[in-house]
Amino acid sequence: MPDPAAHPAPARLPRILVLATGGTIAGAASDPGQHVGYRSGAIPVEQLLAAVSGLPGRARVAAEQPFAKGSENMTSADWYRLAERIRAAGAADEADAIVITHGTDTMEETAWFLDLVCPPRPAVILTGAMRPASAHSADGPANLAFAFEAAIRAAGDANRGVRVAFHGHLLAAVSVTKVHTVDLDAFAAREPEGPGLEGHFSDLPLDRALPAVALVHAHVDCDPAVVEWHRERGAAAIVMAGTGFGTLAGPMRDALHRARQAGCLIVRASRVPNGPTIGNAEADAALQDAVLGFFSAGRLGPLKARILLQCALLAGLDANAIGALFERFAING
Ligand code: DAS
Repeated sequence: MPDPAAHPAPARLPRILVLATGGTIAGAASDPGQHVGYRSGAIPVEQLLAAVSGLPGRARVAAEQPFAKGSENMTSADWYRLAERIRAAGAADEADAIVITHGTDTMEETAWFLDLVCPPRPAVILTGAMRPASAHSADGPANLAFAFEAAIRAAGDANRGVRVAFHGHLLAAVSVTKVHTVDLDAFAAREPEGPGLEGHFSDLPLDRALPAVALVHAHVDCDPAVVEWHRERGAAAIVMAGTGFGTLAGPMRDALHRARQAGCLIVRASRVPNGPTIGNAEADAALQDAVLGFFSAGRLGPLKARILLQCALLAGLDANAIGALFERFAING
């Protein structure tokens, strides 16, 4: 009888499914020196994979191209399509990890949405590029190779949620943020990484459109009438990207409070790219979040807060339950 310990079964190669969605990583320009003015999503997934060496023998790779677009044109319908595909791959045990190639402009939003609505397995890694595939200095092949490394490792790991692999950084969906318009090192964590909400809505049926949630960006002389305008347009909630650690101009706070009293949920976030929104930070006790009925985004940036609200409202959570979700990210004054 052969000794099984002497002849261990060969380890199964991790199965990686690539979902290509377009973006600069698949962009083509007529001149290899050109870094802007290219066509996003022009290069098919097979060609992107051909630029990554060393994959055969390390992973079994299957690839699909659900769509090809610049991610500035990403829609929630596209998110549903990706989420359903990931859920199906998990249910059928088709893949150990999924690599998504994506434009950089909205990658942080797609990553967070998928983190909320997809199950813990398979692992999901997003990547992209800042220079088109046709450029002499294209960064896509290195980023894609790095994403495969991350996917191969994640395939054997316990769940860690959706992540973005970019320019040598592996960043959690909860905090990943695009921080530069043209640099190759374009992504960073908004806050030191803390717990997220991985797979919190993974059973949520994606059979209705995401509820409308508005995002208002504070600035000097910001017109508070914009709050009422969003309500008239059907916003069920408003994220206010306030100044500093989430401070609000008086007339804007009054308008938001009126909206809250009319049933619209209000989340205070910050327009500043780094650092938390501080909850209940007012000197005047009558203006605290708890009194006005506002939630604070805490560690979440405004874009992430908005998507969390959309998922929570789609799930039919009431204001108390939504407040409890935001409490997980809270940093209080
Ligand atoms: N074309 C933009 C996008 O698809 C930019 C990029 O990918 O870097 O998001």
